[in-house]
Amino acid sequence: MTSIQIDAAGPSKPFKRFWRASGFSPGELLLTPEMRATLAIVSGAPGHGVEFLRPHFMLELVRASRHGQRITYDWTLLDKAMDTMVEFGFRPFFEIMGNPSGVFTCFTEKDDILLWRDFVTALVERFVSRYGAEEVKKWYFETWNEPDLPWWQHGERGFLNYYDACVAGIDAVDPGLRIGGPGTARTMSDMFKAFIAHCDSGVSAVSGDGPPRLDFISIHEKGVQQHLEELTPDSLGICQREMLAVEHIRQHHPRLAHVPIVNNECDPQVGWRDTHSWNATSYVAALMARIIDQHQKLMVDDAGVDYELLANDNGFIGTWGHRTQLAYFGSKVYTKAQHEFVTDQSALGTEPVESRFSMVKKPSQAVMDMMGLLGEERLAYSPVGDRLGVIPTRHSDGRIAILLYNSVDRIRASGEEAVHLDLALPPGQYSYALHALSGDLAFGAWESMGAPAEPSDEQLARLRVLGEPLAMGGGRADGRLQLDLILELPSVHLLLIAPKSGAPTRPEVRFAEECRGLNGHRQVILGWAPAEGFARYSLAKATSPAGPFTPVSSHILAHVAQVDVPDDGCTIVITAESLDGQRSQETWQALPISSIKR
Ligand code: 8U8
Repeated sequence: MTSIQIDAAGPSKPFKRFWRASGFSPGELLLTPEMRATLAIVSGAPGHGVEFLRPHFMLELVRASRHGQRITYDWTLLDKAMDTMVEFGFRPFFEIMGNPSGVFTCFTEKDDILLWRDFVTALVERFVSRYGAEEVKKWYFETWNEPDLPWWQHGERGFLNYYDACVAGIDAVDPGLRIGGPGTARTMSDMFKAFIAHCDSGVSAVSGDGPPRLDFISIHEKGVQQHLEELTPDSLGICQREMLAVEHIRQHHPRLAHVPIVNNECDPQVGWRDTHSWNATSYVAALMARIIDQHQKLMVDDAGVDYELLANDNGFIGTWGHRTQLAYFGSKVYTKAQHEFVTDQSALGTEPVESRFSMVKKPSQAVMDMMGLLGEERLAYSPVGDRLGVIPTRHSDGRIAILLYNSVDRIRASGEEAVHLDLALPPGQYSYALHALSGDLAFGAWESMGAPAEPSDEQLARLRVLGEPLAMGGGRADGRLQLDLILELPSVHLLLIAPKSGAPTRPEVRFAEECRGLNGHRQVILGWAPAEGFARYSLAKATSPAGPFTPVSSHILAHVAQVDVPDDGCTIVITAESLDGQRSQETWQALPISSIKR
């Protein structure tokens, strides 16, 4: 039995919710209905649980034609891809990556360097005019992904010139926009060291002045090498290797010692395309929570690192075993992404053939939903040993959210831990609710169904319910809350505690993303405005506004849900329920499909 004491009435430390990001490749996926559906679902993580998206090769979407030193650009496809991210409330972590129609040839030639600078200026001016200067200031700009791997083809000097051109191009629009790099793949690679040295004391190849500015330093460290076998990720190793970079900077480039650090590909394992069935179970959710917590403890608390952002590169489209947030059921095979990748621009922008597909939320997204509810203050707690982790947080309005995980660096480990949680609360009346991810969840249910390649609509509806964190009950508390819990290995639990408040705000519908489900039937992904306090949502539908209503799902933390809808329409009721049972409702009418076809 482990006893955990948390003083939720006591002092707290600021908690930078630095993990709210994801990535994928290639950017052209954003032009497909499958990626729109993915973003619609991911956008429902509460508390802006996934705020930043980092797609590769976005600039492959720009069409260019070059006549000597004159280049003209057609931005149509890039605009559409950017709009898709922004429409669903995401902010780009914009990699300046890709070669518009292949017109840039050499970044060791001054001409191309200056043309690239001008291109970056035109690009960023376009973003500012389309999305507003204040919004673009909240984005990040980054260099080419992993320039220490073969997808960068212009050598070390070429990369430094490239960075200088990017910085000069951005500065010409607004020196207040954030830019950094190098996003290197290999621990302490020569490219990493050369880049840092250049930003410390080099000379800009564009301006001839001192070193280019550097607003953040990004590197990639993952848990274990790419392999088809089930290699066990070494979670601690990620922080240890990141610390080598931090120590190097502190020792050799003290001028840059306070630049924020980013690991924007912090995945359990290299190889998004490889299939490991643990990607579909709560093992991965617990591991993600553990890796994030290790960063907080070892890098932020112990080493004083200004840790800016951590991202799992799991926004790809794939199946249960892939490193993705959703399981995709459909006939397309997604293989394009990395070094073999060049966009065939002639194939883009044509009317999409109607795609039939369905998506089921996996634990890597469910845990992002849970973590999105954590507050911006971190509370103190009593030590808990090695496998258990606690992230106790408080919101500025007094709500408390505590994440508990049980995770070890061993894929096949199982067991359980009895925990006695003893929480001191500020005076007042509280309600609480507990949610959990443990076991094999939707994947386990799919296996029990006989692992159908094409589940029926009913089966998919069941899997979607099981994709959400399970509601484990709740109750009331007054001054002190004591709970006895069994935390399975692996598992993640989220305890939400809220003081008395009014009814939740109305879950007003924000978007309804139409798609053709796997079986050819209509599906709508419905997103609504999140309630201000903690709320859980339920959906019910009926063929006529008068009912009778059938429940679709209940107690979901996210503010998005997928619903099967008949072609001739139906009525959907979304209920937001506070932890103490107060409700507010929104009715949404799915129109007959004939009236919404463009
Ligand atoms: C360390 C390393 C060696 C290598 O040969 O190839 C790599 C490729 C390595 C690290 C990362 C890498 O590609 C990145 O990681 C991918 C992955 O599948 O894990 C993708 O997630 C990324 O898009 C890519 O940048």
